[in-house]
Order: sequence, then structure tokens, then C-alpha cells
Amino acid sequence: MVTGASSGFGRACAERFAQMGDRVIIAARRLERLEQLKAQLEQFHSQTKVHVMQLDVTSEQQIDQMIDALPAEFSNIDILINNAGLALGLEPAHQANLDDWHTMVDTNIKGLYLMTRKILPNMVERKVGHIINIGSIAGNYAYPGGNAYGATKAFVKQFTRNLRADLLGTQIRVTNIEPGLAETEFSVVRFHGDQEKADKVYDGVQPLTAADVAEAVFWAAQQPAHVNINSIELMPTAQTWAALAVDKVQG
Ligand code: NDP
Ligand code: 8X3
Repeated sequence: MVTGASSGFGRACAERFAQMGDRVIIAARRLERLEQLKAQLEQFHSQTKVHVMQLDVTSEQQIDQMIDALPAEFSNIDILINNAGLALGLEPAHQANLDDWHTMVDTNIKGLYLMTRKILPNMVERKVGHIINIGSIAGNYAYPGGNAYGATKAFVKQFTRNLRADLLGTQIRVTNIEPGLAETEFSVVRFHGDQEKADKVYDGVQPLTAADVAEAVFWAAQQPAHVNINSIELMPTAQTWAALAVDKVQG
């Protein structure tokens, strides 16, 4: 099951698993996109089957209803890719829009733990399962304007590790994927639909692609059952760290 499958990493992950003939549940809010994606995915492999789920991951009620109503052939979820998420704004904390912060917390934190809490008991019962969370380098390193977004991804990182601690002895695997700069609809969303501003983020840089990230997800999932990949941090070669900033007294 892939959340946020209507675009970017989520879509690429759905494609990667569909190529193998897997059964894939694709979830997101934009139904039309999911319907189109289902038709494409089912062309990839004769055994691929796709279940479309129009879902807002911030809604506990929707998650409960839709997971409980899954058709039998999709009801045992082996891999949950908690990918749905977003950044909103790049303003400094004292100027940031509080509604943006609420939306990021509701989606990136609450949506991720609601999905996990709903699906985990069935995995534990069957002693089969892999939760793959999409974190970010923003959860590892601070940057100006990263404020609440980076903090939500730091939650994802620590939640992943704490899940591992809880799941000792269950055979359930948990992985955090931590990508850097990747070109998807991420920046258009971050800048509230300003395509020009979003394009500038990737100007003159070769960023990661959604397929690069999906490959890391797929690789983690393909490891033998006794191997747990705790985390994978990947960046474009063209991205690295800068020096710490210091506010020097002038004059
Ligand atoms: P996109 O904007 O291309 O995709 C985001 C996906 O999340 C969409 O499919 C969107 O679908 C879905 N989504 C957003 N809110 C909700 C919601 N409330 N319920 C269900 N689905 C939702 O961005 P990316 O593919 O880049 O982002 C995917 C993940 O990767 C995010 O968690 C992001 O933080 C993370 N990330 C992105 C990086 C980047 O540079 N691109 C780098 C590191 C991490 P819909 O609108 O149809 O609901
Ligand atoms: C997305 C990567 O560096 O824009 O999580 O925060 S970054």
C-alpha cells in the first residue's frame, strides 16, 4: 500500500512494485489521477492488480472505514509505504503561516501514525510486514525556513526507530527513507501553486528523480527477511552541506 500515490515518489513506488506483478493499493485524495494510474499500472505485468483508495490520511474515520472495507485479496498488507506528505512555505518561523504548520503536522505526523497504527496489528498477527516511511534530510539537518516541516520529518525518523524497538520479535521490519532535493510536485505545493518559484529550486541542478527514491524503497523491501534496513539517506550529487551560519558583529 502506497499513500500519496497520485504524484511524485508515491506514484513511482506504485510503478516499481507494479512492474513486479504485485498487488498494489494506491491511496491519495485526487481520485481521477488514481484511476488513470491504475489503468497504467495494470499494463505493466499480467499479474498486477490495483486497488484505488480515495483517502485523506489526516482523517482517522476515513482510514478506519477504508482499510476495514478492503476486498479480501488486498486486506493483508505486506508493505505499507507511508509517503503522503508535504511542505508548506519557506518563511522564517516568526512569519510562517500557522495553518501551514497545522496541515504539515496533521499530514506528515498524524497521517503517518494513524496509517501505521491501523495496519500494524494485522502485520504483527501474521508476522509479516514492512513499514517504509518517507522521511527527509530535513529531519536530519536544520535549514532556514525548514522549521515545522523539518520537525515533522524528525518525528518520522524517531517514530521509525521507536517502532523497531517495539516490534522486536515480531518479524516486522521498519525503514526510514531520507531523500534530499528531488523534483516532484513538492515545491509547487510548498509555494502554494507558484510554478515559476518551484522551477527555480531545480534550476541548474540535477536533482533526484522520483524513480531514484522509488528504487531505494524497492531495494529496502527486497532484502531478505532477516535484514532490516533502518534508514537510507540519499541526496543528489549536486547537493551537500554548507558551513554553519554565524551572525558577526559589524564594524
Ligand atoms: P508530491 O507533491 O509530488 O506528492 C505528494 C503526495 O502526497 C501526493 O500524491 C498527494 O496526493 C499526497 N498527499 C498530500 N496530502 C495528503 C493527504 N492529506 N492525504 C493523502 N495524500 C496526501 O511530493 P513528493 O512525492 O516529493 O513527496 C512525497 C513525500 O516525500 C512527502 O512526505 C515529502 O515530504 C517527502 N520528501 C520529498 C522530497 C522532495 O524533495 N521532493 C525530499 C524528501 C522527502 P493528493 O494531493 O492527491 O492527496
Ligand atoms: C524535502 C527536502 O531539503 O527541501 O524534504 O527539505 S528539503
